[in-house]
Amino acid sequence: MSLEKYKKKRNFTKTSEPEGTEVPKPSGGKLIGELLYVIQKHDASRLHWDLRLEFEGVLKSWAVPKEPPTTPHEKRLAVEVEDHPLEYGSFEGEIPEGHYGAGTVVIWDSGHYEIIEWEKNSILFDIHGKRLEGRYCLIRFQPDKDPKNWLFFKKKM
Ligand SMILES: [Mn+2]
Repeated sequence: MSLEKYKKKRNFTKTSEPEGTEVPKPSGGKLIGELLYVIQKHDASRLHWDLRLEFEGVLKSWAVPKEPPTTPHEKRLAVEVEDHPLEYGSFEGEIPEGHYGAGTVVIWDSGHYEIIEWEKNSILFDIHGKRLEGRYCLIRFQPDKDPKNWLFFKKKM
């Protein structure tokens, strides 16, 4: 886990996004219910929703081009993006014009989540948010061709 890509893309003298000074650390020892879950609505050049899950000291992140699913009938593309610092989970604000991700970021949903199973190409987890609640799944559907592309959907219980 590394914030190198995150830091490379941004100029912290120009954006109010957190620099993420914390050294990434393993999640080990944390109670499961304390793992952070957040979705930020990001009105950038293209509107999208950023799903973020705390994992081993960083926020694993996916950009979802359509509103996240609340029922098992909707499947969403979720494009994996760079790890973000944990501090990003409370970020809201304006990323200035001409900078990476320029546009408005607001917290669309937040809470915590529990890992049921975390594997290379599939993640099964329970979301406890205000808008999203229940068992969700992320699946890499083209692991060889395009490993950044995942499907994000709610499981039938
Ligand atoms: Mn974004």
